[in-house]
Amino acid sequence: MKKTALSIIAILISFGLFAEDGHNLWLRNKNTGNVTVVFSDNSATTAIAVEELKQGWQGKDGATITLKIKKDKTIKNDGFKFSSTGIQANTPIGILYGAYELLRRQQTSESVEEKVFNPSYEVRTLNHWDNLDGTIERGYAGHSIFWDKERNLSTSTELEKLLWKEYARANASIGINGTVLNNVNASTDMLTAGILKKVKEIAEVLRPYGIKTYLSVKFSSPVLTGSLKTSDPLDPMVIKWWNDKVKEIYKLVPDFGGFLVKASSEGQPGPQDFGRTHADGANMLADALHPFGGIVMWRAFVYSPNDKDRAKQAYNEFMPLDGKFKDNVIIQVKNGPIDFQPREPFSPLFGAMKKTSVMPEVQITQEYLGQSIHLVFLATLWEEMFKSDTYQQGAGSTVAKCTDGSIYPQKFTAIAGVSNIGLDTNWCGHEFAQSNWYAFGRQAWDNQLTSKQIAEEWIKLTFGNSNSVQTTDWKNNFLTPVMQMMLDSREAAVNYMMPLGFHHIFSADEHYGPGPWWAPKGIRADWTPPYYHQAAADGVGFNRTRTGSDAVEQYHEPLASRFNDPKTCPENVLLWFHHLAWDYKMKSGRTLWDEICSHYASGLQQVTEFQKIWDKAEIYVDAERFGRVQSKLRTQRCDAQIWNDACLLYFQQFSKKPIPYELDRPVHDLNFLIHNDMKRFKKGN
Ligand code: GCW
Repeated sequence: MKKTALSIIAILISFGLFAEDGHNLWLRNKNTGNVTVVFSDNSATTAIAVEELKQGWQGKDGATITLKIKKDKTIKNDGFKFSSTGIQANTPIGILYGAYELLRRQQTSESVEEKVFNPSYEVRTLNHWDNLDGTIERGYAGHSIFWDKERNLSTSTELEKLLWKEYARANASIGINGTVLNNVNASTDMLTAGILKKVKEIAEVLRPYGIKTYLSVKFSSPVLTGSLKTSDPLDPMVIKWWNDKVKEIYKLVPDFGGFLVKASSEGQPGPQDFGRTHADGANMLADALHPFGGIVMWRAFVYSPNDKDRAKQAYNEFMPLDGKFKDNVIIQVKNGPIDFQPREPFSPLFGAMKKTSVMPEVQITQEYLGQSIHLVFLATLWEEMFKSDTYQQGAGSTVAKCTDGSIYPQKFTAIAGVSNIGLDTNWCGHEFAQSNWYAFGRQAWDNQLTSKQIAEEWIKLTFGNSNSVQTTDWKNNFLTPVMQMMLDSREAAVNYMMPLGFHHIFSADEHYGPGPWWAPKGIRADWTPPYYHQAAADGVGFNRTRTGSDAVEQYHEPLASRFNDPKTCPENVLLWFHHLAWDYKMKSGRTLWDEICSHYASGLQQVTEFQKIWDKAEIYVDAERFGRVQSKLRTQRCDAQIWNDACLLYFQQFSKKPIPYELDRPVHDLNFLIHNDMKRFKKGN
């Protein structure tokens, strides 16, 4: 999917044949009227706004619209304002965002009234886990759009630049303003002169769209890339090395955003290798970037094999350092305490670090949610995180408010999403995976938007046009059912994969199919499902209460006590916090075992319904996209069956209870599933 993909794309572009292959994402608005655009600044960014308005105008024919750059106290950063005459902003990028918002409203038939639009987070970044050889860690949509072993050191081609431009445009249209170009497991070659030259070329294409470039760096770069004897952050030579490197980068990329660092985590080098703290390491880099306005996004994803509960470790390591970080350091915290699972409670670090800037990291690529095969709309997962109440400053201290500057006066506010973008013609592998890229941008811009609103916008932009979206037929028979499918899809995945607080019960490192049994000899326990589900004759679930690992204590009251008691713990995270007997009585009156069975069955049933919804939608969708989604839904249904059968038959060995007789029976034998890796069932990835 590398060179061939690029040349196929080239041929298609030259024939203008991007019909309905999904490449146009949510940007299909076509001009239906004339508009005169009045503007006074001559920036490249405003020129793009003018062009977009002319090409996509669907408002009043013959209208005149003014783009005005004028400081206004009500407009924050790159926000904007709709006024009676047009769009006003502090900066050209604000104007561009205003243009996209206006066009979106025209196409979706939403009202355009005088209003100020300000972003929730100042820095809204995609994190690409792209390697320099072109592969993407946890990427399921082809190779990297930035890197390729053979092309890295040569001058970028027009074709590459065209793709980056399309990528930049898509991001700008939803307010994304930063991108980390490489994997957090960073290559040591990243900071070499040849690669930095390529970074400069990429940055030049992204700049007019208001997108800053960031890089992931390896902490041991002074030794591995330079030729120093140590990478100790307090060593003067090391400090000088980083200072010089940062200067070199800013010479090439004057608006460079800064560094993202995964340190002392999963085998990556870090300050702890030299007896230093995360703060020592982060601050050293922050000092180097400070003169240029750059920031350090320092990840809190740390855990060691020896600790009894992986879920507690980030908090344990970072809380003692609260207040010790420079103000251009932001601690980047995954939404849950373990790792992007179908459902986790929010990370207890949100709101708890009161003197340090903290930013959420979510995962757009569906590593643990069916990858590019399953239809899973993630806005609901992220909405759940934003709305979670931490209680850190009293009721209403939601994760959104604790991270967007509403409660704590952070110098910078930011959010990151791990990208699901690759060289696949439709960018994301699954047509509906595009909605997750879209949703991330929209929520990063406005963390109060509802999933429903986002789904509705996306469906209208992706499958509708300004005429169809206004008809009752289209709304009732396409928009409403497809939107409901999207809104239910995450809970469906939770049901058929890991209901009631189950987590990390995947087979092997692939993180796709079920493997509650998976525990090869010699592998560290916290990488195996039995560590997480703890199934035994006496019950199932991880005891994180005060009698167990006491992870509940990391949450502010009343949450700690609420989570600690199985009667008050929300049932959707029950087995995350509790180890309970198989016949424990649930709120429904059913036993825990019966409840587990019924969740798996309902997940399977939900996917069956999605297939029906989609088949009924056929007349409203072009044949290509319809067919691709239909085929993936079939695989998803098979996979849901496998999840159901694998988990129920495996856990039944411990529960020793029958699957409730009113439920459908498994169709696979457990032995068959254990001996046939899920890969064999997986097609089309
Ligand atoms: O989710 C895990 C992934 C790793 C990833 C790591 C991280 C980039 O399985 O592939 O590494 O998290 O977030 O650093």
